[in-house]
Formats: sequence, C-alpha cells, structure tokens
Amino acid sequence: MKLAITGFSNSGKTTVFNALTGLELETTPYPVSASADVEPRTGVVKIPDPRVDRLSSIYLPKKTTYATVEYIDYVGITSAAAGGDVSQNTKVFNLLRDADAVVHVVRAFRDDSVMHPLGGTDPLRDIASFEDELILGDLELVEKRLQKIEEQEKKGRKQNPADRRLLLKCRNALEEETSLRDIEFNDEEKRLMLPYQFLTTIPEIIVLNIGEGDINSPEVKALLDKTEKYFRGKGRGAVPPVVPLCGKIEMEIAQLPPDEAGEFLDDLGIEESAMHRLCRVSYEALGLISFFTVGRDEVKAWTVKKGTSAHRAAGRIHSDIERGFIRAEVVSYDDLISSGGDMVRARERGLVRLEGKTYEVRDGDIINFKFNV
Ligand SMILES: Nc1nc2c(ncn2[C@@H]2O[C@H](COP(=O)(O)OP(=O)(O)OP(=O)(O)O)[C@@H](O)[C@H]2O)c(=O)[nH]1
Ligand SMILES: [Mg+2]
Repeated sequence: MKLAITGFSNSGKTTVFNALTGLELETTPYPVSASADVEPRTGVVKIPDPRVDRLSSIYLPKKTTYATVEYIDYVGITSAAAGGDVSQNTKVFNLLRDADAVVHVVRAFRDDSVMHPLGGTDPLRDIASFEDELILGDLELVEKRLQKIEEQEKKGRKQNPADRRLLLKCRNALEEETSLRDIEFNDEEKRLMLPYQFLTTIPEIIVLNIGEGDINSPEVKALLDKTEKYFRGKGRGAVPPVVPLCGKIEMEIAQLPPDEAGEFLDDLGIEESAMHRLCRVSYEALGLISFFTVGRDEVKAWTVKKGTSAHRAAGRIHSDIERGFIRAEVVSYDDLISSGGDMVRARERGLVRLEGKTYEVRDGDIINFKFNV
C-alpha cells in the first residue's frame, strides 16, 4: 500500500511523514520548492498487528513479516488562486496518480513563525482550495486527451466514442468545480476511467494537523464536525476519513522507544499513536484486509482487497501457487486461538475448512494453499 502525503506548503507534511515513519527528515518554517533539487522521500513502515505477534509466538518462525505501508513525502501543492507558481504541481500530481491513496495534511495549527501560503490558518478553506487544484489538474488531463482524440480522428483513425463521451462528462463536472468522486459513473465508465488515474478519484484521508495545545480540545472536536459536515454537504455526500493529530508531538513520539512512547501518549491523553491510527484508517478507507500464512520458516501477513478470491490471494504469494491451485485450507485466527493455538486441535474440532478457488478471503484467515505445478 502506497500513500502519498500531500497538501499545501508548510502544512506540516514532512512533520507528519516523520511521525508516521519514525524517520527524521528536515522540517523547515519556509516552503520547500520543487525547483529546489528535492526528490520525493519514501518511508516503509511495518503495520503493527497483534495477531501477527501472537502467531509468531506460537510458531516461533525464523522470520516474521508484517504487512507494510509505504509513505511518500514531497513538496507541497501550490494554489493558483493565491497567486503561486503552479508549474510545479504537475510533478506532485504525477506522484499522487501513482499512489493507492492520498494523505492530505491540512494545517490546523496556528504559529505566526510558520508562513502560510494562503494567508492564515483556515482548514476548511485549505481543503476546498486543495480540491480546486486537483480539479484543475484533472481538467488539464481531460482537455489534453480530448485534443488527442480529435487529432487522431482528423488523421482518419477512429477512436472509441464511449471514451470521448466519458471525457466530456468528466469535463462538464470539472468545469462546474465538481470532483469526479462526487459524480455517478456506471461500470463501463469506471472501467474506462481507470487508466487516467484522475486525481479527484484517488481515495483521500484528511489529516488535520492541530497545534500542541489542541489535543482533545473542544475546538478540535468542533473543527472535526465542521469538516465532516463540509464533505457531507457536497456531491454524493461521501465523507473521507478525517484524522486530527498533532504532527509536531507525534513526530517526537515516533522517535521514542516503544515503552516510553506508550507512557508519553497516556500522559497526553492520546489513545493511539498517529503511526498506528493512520494504518488502521487507511486499511479501512481502501477496503483492505489481511490474511496470514504460518509455519516454522515464516509467519507472514498479506494485504488484499476485501472480496479477493482464494485463487487471487494465492497469486499474491506466487504465480505458481495460483496456476497450480488445488484448494485452500483455511482456519480463522480466532478459531486457531480458541483451539489454544494448536492447528491439530483446530482440525479435530472441525474448524479447518477446505475451500475452493472462489472462496472469498476474510480478514484474519490463516491459509495454507495446496497446489501442484
Ligand atoms: N506549532 C506547530 N508547528 C508545526 C506543526 N507541524 C509542523 N509545524 C511546523 O511547521 C513548519 C513546516 O513544517 P513541515 O513539516 O516542514 O511542512 P511541509 O508541509 O513539509 O512544508 P514544505 O515541504 O515546505 O511544503 C515547521 O517549522 C514545523 O516545525 C504543529 O503541529 N505545530
Ligand atoms: Mg516538507
């Protein structure tokens, strides 16, 4: 799972990146520009999962592999409306198009020593302006594509009329300043849309980067309500996950040893660290689940989309297993644990099922694939 951290300059993207990865990239009170020689930075983080810990303590494998998430940090989006130089946005957009989801960091902290590219702290304005930039990005893509279709047709090369119809429908929406995620598309349209990787269709997670004094404050609660109300009031009323966190403090926490971090979180009244929360929220937002493979060699968590068949899940592990798939032996994590972590007992209790190719993998399944190549 690849999550691109984005937002306006100085919203705290790098700070949040550090909080989520435990890395220590430099953060600056002035905006970093894409024209400066900066490259996107990547951090890969293990997704904490107590089930993997438990399975590992049962099997004592040589290797324990957690599911991972890859975070990317880059320069900020520039607002055309605020008179910024938007030429660098293209670079950022290309990065976003390549991500499974976007983590949009919205500045909600107040600090006069940190310049705000749009004036002062105003989270809802920033959310709307950011959306506008993505809409412009999509519009540019649609225009280019329509132009290309026209050129090809002039040369006598027939183009798919459904594609053109779709692009026109998208253009209409975008010109009305509507995100494509707020528009209904039928299955065929959705299929045609996939290769375009429209920015306003990428799943979005909103991070409200709040000030140090605002953790659990009524103001933040009110801001959270206002933000959700804003999304509910537009388009199809879909509300993305909205996660308030204090980047600055979470970054310090991420750099502590785990036992000290726990204590620190308790003192601050933070139930779960940003690192853990964001993993959980993104799994939910993307409709992802985990299944496990276990053994003396390795206990491993695998990430798949909800609704994935056993056959496809096998392919995640190895194409040979998919090709030679015979059946899947499945026991749920809970059933294994209720059998004292003993697979033989789980089998005796009839809890180990034999499933075929079309079986829909469930979160927490422990699977042993039988295959023949
Ligand atoms: N007070 C306060 N300052 C913060 C917080 N988060 C970030 N900052 C400060 O805001 C400034 C910008 O933070 P960065 O993380 O560098 O922001 P960015 O979005 O990566 O900025 P660019 O990469 O330049 O676009 C730094 O001086 C941070 O210390 C916060 O929660 N509270
Ligand atoms: Mg940065």
